[in-house]
Amino acid sequence: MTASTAAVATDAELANAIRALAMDAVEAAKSGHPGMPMGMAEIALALWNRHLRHNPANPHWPDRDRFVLSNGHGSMLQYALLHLVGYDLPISELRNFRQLHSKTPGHPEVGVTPGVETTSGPLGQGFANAVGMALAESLLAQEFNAPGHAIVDHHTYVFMGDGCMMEGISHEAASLAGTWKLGKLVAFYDDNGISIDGRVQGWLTDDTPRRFEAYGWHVIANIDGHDVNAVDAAIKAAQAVTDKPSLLCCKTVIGKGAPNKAGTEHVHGAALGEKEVAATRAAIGWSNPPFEIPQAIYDRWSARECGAMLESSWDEKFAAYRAAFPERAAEFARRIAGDLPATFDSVVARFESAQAAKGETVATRKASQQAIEAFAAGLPELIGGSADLTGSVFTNWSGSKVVAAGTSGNYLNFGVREFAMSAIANGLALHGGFIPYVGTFLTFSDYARNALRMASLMKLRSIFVYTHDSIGLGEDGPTHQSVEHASSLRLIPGMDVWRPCDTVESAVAWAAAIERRHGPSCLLFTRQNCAFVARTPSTVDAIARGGYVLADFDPSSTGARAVILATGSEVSLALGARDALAKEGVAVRVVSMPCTSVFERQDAAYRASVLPAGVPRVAVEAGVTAFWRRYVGAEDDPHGAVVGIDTFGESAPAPVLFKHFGFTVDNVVKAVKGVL
Ligand SMILES: Cc1ncc(C[n+]2csc(CCOP(=O)(O)OP(=O)(O)O)c2C)c(N)n1
Repeated sequence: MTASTAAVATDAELANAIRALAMDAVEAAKSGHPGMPMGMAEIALALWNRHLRHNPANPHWPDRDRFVLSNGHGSMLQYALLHLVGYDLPISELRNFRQLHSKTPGHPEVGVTPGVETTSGPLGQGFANAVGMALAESLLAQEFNAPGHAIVDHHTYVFMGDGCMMEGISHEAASLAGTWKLGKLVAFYDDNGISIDGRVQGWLTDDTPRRFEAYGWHVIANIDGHDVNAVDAAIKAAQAVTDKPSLLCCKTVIGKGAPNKAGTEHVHGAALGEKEVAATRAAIGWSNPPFEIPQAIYDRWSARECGAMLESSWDEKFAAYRAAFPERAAEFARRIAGDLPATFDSVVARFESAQAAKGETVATRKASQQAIEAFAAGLPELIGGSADLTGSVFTNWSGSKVVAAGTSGNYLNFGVREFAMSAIANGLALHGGFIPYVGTFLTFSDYARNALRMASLMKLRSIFVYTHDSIGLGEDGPTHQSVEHASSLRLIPGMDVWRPCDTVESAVAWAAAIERRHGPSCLLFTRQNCAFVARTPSTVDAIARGGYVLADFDPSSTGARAVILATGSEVSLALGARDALAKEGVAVRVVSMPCTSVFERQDAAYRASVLPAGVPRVAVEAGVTAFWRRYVGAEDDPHGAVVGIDTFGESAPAPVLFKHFGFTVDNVVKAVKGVL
């Protein structure tokens, strides 16, 4: 019997539609991963056809279930599902799998394909995003739901494979999910025993069910992942357990249906090949040509009608909520839309003026905390946290309330888990309703780096707070001294990296990060005190342009001129050198450059007005020098120099280190004289 002859399509036909679309799309692209979609077809059927509460006509409906494909290399599974259930993803897009500007790129990408909730592919990270999404749901439910008004009430489902399980981030994220008792998180482990190098017994012998039980999860082991009813029953059991996240361990055969290649690594990362595709068609009884799906199959897959009903019943629920609690409903709508409160601008302006008037000399990590204190009270969406360094990175404030298992709050103790912390922050941002900020020492940003890259790729409003920048932390030595990190973070496309020099720049940096709706920010702060710099109000306004003239050429000077660019703790050094050089008849402009990417987004005329052509330049930053060459010219340019550090640091008190590495007024003066 072929699929097209049945009046009502069977489960087998529904699952085989996924198999056919996956193998045919990978075949057409001559690239991709058919094995996982073919192996997870019945699991996907059980979840998407029987449980997932979503509306293909509106991928952004707030109370939809979230679905994450953490094993994102099997993206054709998600594209096939989105197409079959009725999202705006026509078959032409599936034919165009992995091609330029298609809606079906190599891995699921948020913002490209309707219905994709997070960009996944770096294994394990989607799982951590899902933990963040489930956490967001739990916190919003506690904050907004009222008796008889469950306006936030959805599940987060995540598919993961051996690769996700092997990645360390799965440990970090699973441990936190268990501790936080995220009962509406349901993970499906595609236990097919195969990864790229072959059978995993040689490199993955963990007892995964017991591992997750030890994290405090509800685990169902040994589910037959090809038995739709068994998976369905497991999902129901998972939904019934509300005080623990659930892991459903499903035994599957990778590439199931391919008669010669199923169960082997040969269905991973390569098209099946014409012969095997034909053999698979015969083996599973699929007689339809590539990319042709019988209407009966579409009919049973479609989630359009049910999705519209689900959304409209939520709309009714929300209307009742609005009638009962108009202010809370408006606040919920604002939070989900990601709009800042109307008063935010004036709060920022008042705080910046207050900081300017106070003129305090403090460590910028302290200035950061002052900014959090000033902004957080009026921003309930701001949710903070730290990787076991709260007392050092000052990410808490007087209103911080730690989230414990099943309780609400606005502060997360992540423990020493920088990578999961950052990916969970991304999950919170993706879910909506929150602006996450998370902190650790700058040098440990490396542990989190791929999550930062993903935040940038996804244009998320995630804020990464990094203190103890550069050598200023002193005695902890080179392991903790982040000489290359500021520059390397600046290299991530779309990442705004702020390194403010005092209390006022710190306030501006925080406001910019919060206001930046479509992109992440790194905020870099010092451990040591940084001298306050007095500015006029218009100079304070200019900080938001990323680079600005902090102290200009003395107009009365007729001697040589130079520009010193500096960031963070080195700005005061630049100002000192300016004073010293003035005595020698050299007029210096100090340009403070707290955020180079924001400066680069200014118009050319502004940039040229700050950095005039033809005037020699010296950049000063206690970090690697290469990045600054774009502003001062190549190493053989006689009119440009960088005072920086191209080695690792040393252990010593900070003042000794600054002197040792040449961060003295005398040395900056010497550098300026060298370029005149
Ligand atoms: C962090 C990361 N490292 C490596 C890869 C490359 N990679 C893609 S899939 C894969 C193997 C995954 O095995 P498994 O999760 O079992 O997937 P399956 O074989 O079931 O498709 C690897 C190593 C990746 N995507 N992400």
